[in-house]
Amino acid sequence: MTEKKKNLSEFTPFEFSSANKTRIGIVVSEWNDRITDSLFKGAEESLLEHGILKENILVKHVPGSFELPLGAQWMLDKTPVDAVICIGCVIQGETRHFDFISQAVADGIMNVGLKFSKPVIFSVLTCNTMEQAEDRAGGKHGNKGVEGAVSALKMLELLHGIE
Ligand code: DLZ
Repeated sequence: MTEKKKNLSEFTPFEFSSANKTRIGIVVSEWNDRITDSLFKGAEESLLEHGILKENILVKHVPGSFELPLGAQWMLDKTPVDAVICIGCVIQGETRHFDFISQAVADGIMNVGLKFSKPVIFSVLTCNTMEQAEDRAGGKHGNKGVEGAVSALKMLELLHGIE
């Protein structure tokens, strides 16, 4: 079996079949906004590169990563989006906040996707240091926002193949 790419940021853009009618929501956390801005830009650029129309990308901000699941749920409830990309950055601090937030966000995002039966993508960095976050927001480990966009489109392509 050939080795699979581990870093989807290096993914060669593919022909996304229904690009001009696909609507994607992006929810961005304001905590660590230098990082989340960079993840957002990566996600948006990648969607455009795959043919998603700018007017079909809906962007909303939430105060912190903890609010991402509800932000995604509201988008799916109130607007006709096909998938939602959740962007956040949680950095380990001195208290146990990190563990509670990271786990709650991961579970919450998974639950929203299953509830709506639509791709709700976890583009949330959970890092020990700011340097690790920078490495994954356009640095030496790519941009996890790009990976989030590619994951959303790959899931939609899979869904179209099943329907
Ligand atoms: C409170 C908090 C802390 C300590 N750290 C982060 C973080 O590293 N990344 C992040 O996205 N949000 C953090 N927050 C804010 C919470 O996500 C949330 O917004 C607040 O607890 C209010 O519910």
